[in-house]
Amino acid sequence: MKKFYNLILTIYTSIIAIYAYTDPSVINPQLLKRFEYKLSFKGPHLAFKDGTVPFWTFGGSAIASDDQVRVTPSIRSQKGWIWTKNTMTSDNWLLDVKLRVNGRGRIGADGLAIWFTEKPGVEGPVFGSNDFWNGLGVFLDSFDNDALQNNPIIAVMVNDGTKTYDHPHDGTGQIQGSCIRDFRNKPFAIRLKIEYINQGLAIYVNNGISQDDNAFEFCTRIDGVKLPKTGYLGVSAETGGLADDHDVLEFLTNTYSDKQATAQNQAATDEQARKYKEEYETYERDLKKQQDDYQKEHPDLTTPYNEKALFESEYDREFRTILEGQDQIRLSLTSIDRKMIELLGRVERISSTTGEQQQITGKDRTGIPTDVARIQDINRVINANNDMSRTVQSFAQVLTDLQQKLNNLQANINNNQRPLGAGQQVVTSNVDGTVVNEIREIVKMIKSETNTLVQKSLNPMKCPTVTAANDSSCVGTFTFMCAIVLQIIILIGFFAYK
Ligand SMILES: [Ca+2]
Ligand SMILES: [Ca+2]
Repeated sequence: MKKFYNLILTIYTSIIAIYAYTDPSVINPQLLKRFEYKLSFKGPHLAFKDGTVPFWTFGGSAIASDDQVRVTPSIRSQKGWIWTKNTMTSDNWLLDVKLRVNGRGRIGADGLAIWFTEKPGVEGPVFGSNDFWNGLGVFLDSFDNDALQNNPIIAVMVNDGTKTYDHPHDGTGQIQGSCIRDFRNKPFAIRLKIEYINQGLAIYVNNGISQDDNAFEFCTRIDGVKLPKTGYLGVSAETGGLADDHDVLEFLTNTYSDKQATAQNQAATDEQARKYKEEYETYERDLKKQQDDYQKEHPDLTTPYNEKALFESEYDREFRTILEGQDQIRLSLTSIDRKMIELLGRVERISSTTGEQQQITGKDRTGIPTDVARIQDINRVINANNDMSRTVQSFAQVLTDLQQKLNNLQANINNNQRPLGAGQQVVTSNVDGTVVNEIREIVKMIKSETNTLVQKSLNPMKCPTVTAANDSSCVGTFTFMCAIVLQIIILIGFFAYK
């Protein structure tokens, strides 16, 4: 009895083993699995609103919806295809394709193909795609063209780009592996796992009878399959006189890389980086040594790098600021000096004009109307003129003092510059004698002008004599006052501006 139970257990375990699919990364822990989202599609939201599938391109009769790609509808003589835009570059990979082949007839046609080819396929006679492909074709061939009663069949054909598919004989003699499975009109979607590891190609099928996603049956295995290093993935389908819906619900791609190889690659990269770093450090050391040696051999030629010389100290900066400020003051003084001379000229002109007016108005006192306001205006002008005279006099006094001091300074300079006896140190002054002379000349000139002005100002005021009441040649009191006020405003404005 015990033996019977053991037998039942063994059979059950075997059935489980047959119907279970184990991922290559589980069998070989050295393999690192990676999902390639750019080589995959699945619902929901498989397609964008405009009907395109991200990272894929499709054509012919193919239509993408939210949850599937209908490669062909169940209409006669249809061809459709969908291909990846990106290539797969891995040597080890796994495709997991969930699809449905449904038709109203007991027999369907023609079938569907899953591709991995060097170039993306174009519309052609091999289940909707081109002949002479370079790579792998897995055919779900529904229609029994050669009447050997071996369809529907799942067949594998690897092509190097030279062979043409023998459609009338369902590729008999060309296909490298196959399994007869009825994949049409199943209650659930069927699933294919196409595994390519270490050049070994294996196909497992979940035939859509049970809801168990992992209920896979082994279909076929081919070793030593040489496929292109890089290639495109695609699905195509075709209908003929009979027609099925060929729908792909999921197309999932995973690639595998060897953990050890990856680690070695990483180590190699790290080693390379370390080598570069070492090389750079050696180069830097040699360069420094060469620089030092050169400095030792040529101490006069090489100027040591002086960091301090590149920067300005706080003291230097302040000193420079003071110098710049003084330079600015000197320029301003020169400008004031020029303006003063100009001003003196103007004052002189005004003064002479006033004198003439006074003479003119003094000729005929009887001609002046006895207007009280006008007499007051004239008095005011006379007072202003007297004030101006006093100012000019004090200015002249200042100039005289200045001239006296300059003379003394000149005398001192001349004494200092006189050569002394032998053994005695020559005392030099940093004041240039010619400059002082120039200043003295200018002051002398200003003084003489001021004196003239003083003399003119001291002339007794005479009331003008007017030949005619409305003599336009005589400047009126109001105009004269305006001129004086304007001059004062200009003067104040000028000094305020300075
Ligand atoms: Ca066929
Ligand atoms: Ca056949």
